[in-house]
Amino acid sequence: MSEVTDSDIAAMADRLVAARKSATPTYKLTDDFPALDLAAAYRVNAELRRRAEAEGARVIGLKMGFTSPAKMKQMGMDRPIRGFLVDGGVIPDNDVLSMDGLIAPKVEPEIAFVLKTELAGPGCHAGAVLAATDFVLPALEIIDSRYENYNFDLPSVVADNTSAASFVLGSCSASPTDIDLATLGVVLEVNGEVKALGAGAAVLGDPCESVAALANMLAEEGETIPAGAVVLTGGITAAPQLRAGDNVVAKFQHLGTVSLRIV
Ligand code: OOG
Ligand code: MG
Repeated sequence: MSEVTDSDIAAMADRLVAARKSATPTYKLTDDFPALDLAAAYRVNAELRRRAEAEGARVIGLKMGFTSPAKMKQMGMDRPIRGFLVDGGVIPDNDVLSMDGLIAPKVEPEIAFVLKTELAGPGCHAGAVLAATDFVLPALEIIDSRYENYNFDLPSVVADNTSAASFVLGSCSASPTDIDLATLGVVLEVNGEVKALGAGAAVLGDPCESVAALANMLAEEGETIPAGAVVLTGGITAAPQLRAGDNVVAKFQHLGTVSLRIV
């Protein structure tokens, strides 16, 4: 049996919820709970999801993090992690996001998948992902760690739902069988200045591999990616910090642009 008890899990979830709701950062959970390993961190993550759903949130998708060398290097992490996305996190394209209620947001350009059929592991592969995908969309993810200065380790960031806050989906869709997602280029601009650029191959060689990896990770818990889910495959580039007044535009080859203004 794990050293981490159910009451520890609840206490950790309490701390993360309080940090998010008060927009006041906390310190990483492993400082107080050194026994928190990845398995226990996913229990905290599941508890946050259970609480969100109990408060009426709808889980509309899932996300992968640390799938590109740029993100792994920026945050000092060495492997992909997963989290969940709720309806309240959706920001329309070209809309505004208020800094009120956020701690220290950053933005990441990502490729999103929308599934038409359920996807299950183990043994999920890129071909199964292509067969299950309805379309892909360009996306911006807004992350906002509940830890001061993004000072976390892998279990702590998993417990914190992989820093998930909000996301924007563009409206220009494509079938992943019609375009080459590996060579698809993306340019991230903040206030008209190019902050980062990359291509889909930064994400595990091809963003399809990120979706397959997600299905395979979920299979370990006996879970699947449901039909209709949106999947954020992970930041292609490092994530710049955002400030009030920033204008963010991500330009995607074949998929148009996605924009957001911070106020
Ligand atoms: C964790 C979130 C990682 C991504 O796309 O790599 C993530 C963080 O960097 O705080 O969403
Ligand atoms: Mg992300």
